[in-house]
Amino acid sequence: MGRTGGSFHEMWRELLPIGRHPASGGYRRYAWTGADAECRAWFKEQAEGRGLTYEVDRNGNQWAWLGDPAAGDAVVTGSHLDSVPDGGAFDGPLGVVSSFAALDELRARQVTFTRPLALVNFGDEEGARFGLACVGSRLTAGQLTVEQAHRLTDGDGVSLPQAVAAAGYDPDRIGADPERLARIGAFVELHVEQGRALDLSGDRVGIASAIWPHGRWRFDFRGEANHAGTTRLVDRRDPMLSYAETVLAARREARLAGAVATFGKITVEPNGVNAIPSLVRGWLDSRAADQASLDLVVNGVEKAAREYAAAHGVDLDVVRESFTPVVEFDHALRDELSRILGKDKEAELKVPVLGTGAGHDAGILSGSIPTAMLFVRNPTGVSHSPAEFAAEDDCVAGVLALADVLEGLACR
Ligand code: HGY
Ligand code: MN
Ligand code: MN
Ligand code: MN
Repeated sequence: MGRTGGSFHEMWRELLPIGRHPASGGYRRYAWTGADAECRAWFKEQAEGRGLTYEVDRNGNQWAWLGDPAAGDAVVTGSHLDSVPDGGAFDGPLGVVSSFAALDELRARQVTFTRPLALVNFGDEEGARFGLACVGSRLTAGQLTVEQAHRLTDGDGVSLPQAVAAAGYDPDRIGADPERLARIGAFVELHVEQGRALDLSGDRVGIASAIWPHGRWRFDFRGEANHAGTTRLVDRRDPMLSYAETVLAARREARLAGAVATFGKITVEPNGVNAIPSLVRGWLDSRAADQASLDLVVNGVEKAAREYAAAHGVDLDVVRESFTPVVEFDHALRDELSRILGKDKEAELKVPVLGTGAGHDAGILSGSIPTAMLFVRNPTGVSHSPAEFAAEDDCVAGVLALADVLEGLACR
C-alpha cells in the first residue's frame, strides 16, 4: 500500500493558479490580501476534506490536526503559502501540499499514530507586504511583540492590524502563543531547495543543517530635491548617486567576505523623471555563513555609504529592520531524520545534510521547539522568481521522504 504520493498532483493543480500574475507568471500572494484568502480557503478545504480538526490561531496561522491537540508532544509539518513579489510556485506551497500528500500516504500505509499530528500554514512568511519575514511564526514564538506588529505598515500605509481586521480576523488576539508551542514535540518543514547543492550531489532530497545568519537594513539617503534640467551638477545634493555607489560597495564587501548582499528594493521621493530626488530609500538583505562575515559586510557597506553620502552632501540614516541569528537545527532531530531516511541506503548514500542562506519558519521556531527541514531538489537553484522549479518525481520523492519521517516520528 502507499508509496505513491498520488494526491500531490491533484492538490498542486488546484493551488497553482491562485495568485499567479498572468503577465509575469510569478505569484503575488501577499499577506491578508485576496490571493492569501484564496490560499487559506484552499488549506481549510483540504483539512476539512480529510476530517482533520481545522483551526486558525491567534496570529492567523492555519492548523489541521489529526488526534487531540491538547495531548501534547505533537509532530507538526507544513510551511507557508504566501510569496515574494512575482515569486515562484514552490517556495512555501511545496511544503504545505507535501504535508497533506504525506498524510494521505500514511493513511494508505494504514499506520497507527502514536502522537498527535498537525499540518500548518504559517502566515506572512515572506514579509512581502509589511517588510518583515516570518510574521506568523515570529508572533507565535514571541520574537515579535504586539507593539512591533501594530507598527508594521504596507506601501499604502495600511497597518498590519488593519489588514488583519479587513481579512476578517481579530487583530487584538495576536501575540505570543507559548501554550501552543508547548504542545509540539517536533516541527519538520519540507521546502524546495533555494540553491543547487542537491542538483550537484545528484540527490532528490536533503536535510538542513543550519540557516545562515541574515538580516535586512534600510538605508535612507536624504538630499535636496531640485529641477533635473536647470540644476548644475556642482549644486546638487543627489542621494541617488550615494545609493548607486553603495550598491556597488555591497557587492564588493560581500565578495570579499564570501557572503551575499542584495539591494533588491528601493523607493524614491518624489520619484519624478525630471526631479532630483530628495530621498532614496534602499533595503539591504545580507547573509553569511557566520556572524563575523555578516558583520564585516554590513559594517563595510555602512562605512562606505557614509563616505559616499558625505561626499555628495547627503544625509544618511541606517536602520536594522530585522535580523535572524544563525540557526543550527536540532541535532537529535536532524540525526533522527538521517536515520529514518538513510535506512534504505548504504552508508555512502546517506541523505545529504546542507546549510542554507534562506530564512524559514522552522528557523524562527527552532528557538522554541525542536525543528528540522527537508529540502527537495531544485535543478537550477533559482528561487524567488517565476523560474523556480522542482521536477514532479523529485516532488513525489519529497512527499515519500516526509511520509517516512512522519511515520518514524509519530507512528508505529
Ligand atoms: O527571505 C527568505 O530567506 C525567506 O524566503 N523568507
Ligand atoms: Mn522565500
Ligand atoms: Mn519559503
Ligand atoms: Mn522560508
